Amino acid sequence: MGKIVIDPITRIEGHLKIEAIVENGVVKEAKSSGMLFRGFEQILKNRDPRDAQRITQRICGVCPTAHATASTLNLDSAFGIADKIPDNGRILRNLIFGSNFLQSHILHFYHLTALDYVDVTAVADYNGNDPHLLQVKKFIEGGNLAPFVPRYEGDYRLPKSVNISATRNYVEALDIRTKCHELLAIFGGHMPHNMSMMPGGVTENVSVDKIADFRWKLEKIRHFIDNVYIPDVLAVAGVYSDYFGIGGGVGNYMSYGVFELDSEPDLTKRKRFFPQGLVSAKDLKPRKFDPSKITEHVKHSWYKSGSDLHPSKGETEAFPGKKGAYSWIKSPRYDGQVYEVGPLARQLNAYVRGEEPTVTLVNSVLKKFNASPTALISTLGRHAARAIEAKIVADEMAKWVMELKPGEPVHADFEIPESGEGMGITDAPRGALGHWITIKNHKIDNYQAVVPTTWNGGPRDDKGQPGPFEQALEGTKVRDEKNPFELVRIVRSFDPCLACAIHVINPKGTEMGKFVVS
Ligand code: NFE
Ligand code: MG
Repeated sequence: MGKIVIDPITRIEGHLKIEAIVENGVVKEAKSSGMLFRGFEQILKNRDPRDAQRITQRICGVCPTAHATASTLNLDSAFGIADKIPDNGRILRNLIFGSNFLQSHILHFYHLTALDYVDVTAVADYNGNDPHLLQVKKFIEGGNLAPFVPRYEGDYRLPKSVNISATRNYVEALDIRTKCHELLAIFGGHMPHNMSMMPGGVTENVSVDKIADFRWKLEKIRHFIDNVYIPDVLAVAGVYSDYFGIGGGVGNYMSYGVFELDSEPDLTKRKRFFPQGLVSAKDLKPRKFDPSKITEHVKHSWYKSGSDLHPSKGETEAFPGKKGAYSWIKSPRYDGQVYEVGPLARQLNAYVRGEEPTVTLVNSVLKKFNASPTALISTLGRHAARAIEAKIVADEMAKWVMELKPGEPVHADFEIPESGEGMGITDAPRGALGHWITIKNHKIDNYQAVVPTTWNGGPRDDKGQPGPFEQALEGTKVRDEKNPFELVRIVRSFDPCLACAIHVINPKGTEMGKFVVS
């Protein structure tokens, strides 16, 4: 029996430790540990509620726009103006958020996970003229090999020509991500922290020249997604097709829904482009979501606050060194059950509801691999869902931008109430994201976030049920314990972000400096 420890495992926001006990070449038990403590709590306490969408964006440099979206929805709801958002404001929020989705998905495939499948050393003897490849070759010749190493050895299977073209695309993807940031900045002001989203809508007005600029930049990104990103994912899937059967995991999927199509104040009734709901791998039948069923467990997390609390009543009091605990991430549960969130959950949820274009695109991928929908519930299924989703979002953005009306309002007026409660639920690139606020004396009294990587990366809950990363790893065959490709490929397919997962923004929480992390 051996123990594999990978720490850190992620290529960004790297504070995730994975431990796997391997018996007879199979993972018997896995542990996911968030090894970083944040501390936004003292920052938010007694603040003007409008500061929430400025400060919560600082939780993460990858998906700040997700926190901007959740916090503005939260404040819309607490201020009683969720039904007052003008169409321009609603559409501009979708365009700003959509730009971040595209950037995030392209980042994930090329820069956070491709090097698990693509052998960059194929470029070492390249003798062509492609400037991107010559750049990489020069870089390798310089002997400074990060970020291409460290890496595991022994399971790079793509033909040399595909390794070379994918490496070229790795470099081009950096430029395309810049384009996504520029796209976001047209109506968002700047990236990473947009200044435009606000309760009631956005601050940036619509003009014909901004619409034209947006369309032009978006077309370049769409071209990359259709002609580079999706073909590369399919090329990887073709050669590593065994990963359609590896890393499945919990079998429960949840999406809060994202991209608002109306201004219905009840966020469980609001129409969204990607629908809200639950689906189980057992029957692939859609079920309705009820936010009152969300709680967070902390038995195995380094907190001494109450367990199994709804986020609106959530507490966050740190207790480093707590017996039996092994993570700073909490364990969110829905109706006491473990749920995976993210692009796979979102696309499965849309698929079982018969939503287009998800059904057509998913079916075309499944047909290509002669696979059934359950093959999606896997490591490669997460990559396929993410790539399909990038295409769908980019194509819809091209339509949404044409629905803008220059000269019409972009936000509604509001007043900060003396007291109130709010909930902002949306789906971030990595999955279901919720913010909850309590206002007293016009100030923030309590603010809680339950974040995608909190759902996916949390430890065992109060009942001992392992989290989604842990369940996806358990039962996996490890071919070579010194080069555990299977483990990193599975965990990275979720696109973990630890900065998000351990945001810890309860304003009543721990006073920093009163403890020593053991
Ligand atoms: Ni820091 Fe995030 C996304 C959010 S993940 S990346 O997507 O919300 O926990
Ligand atoms: Mg939280």
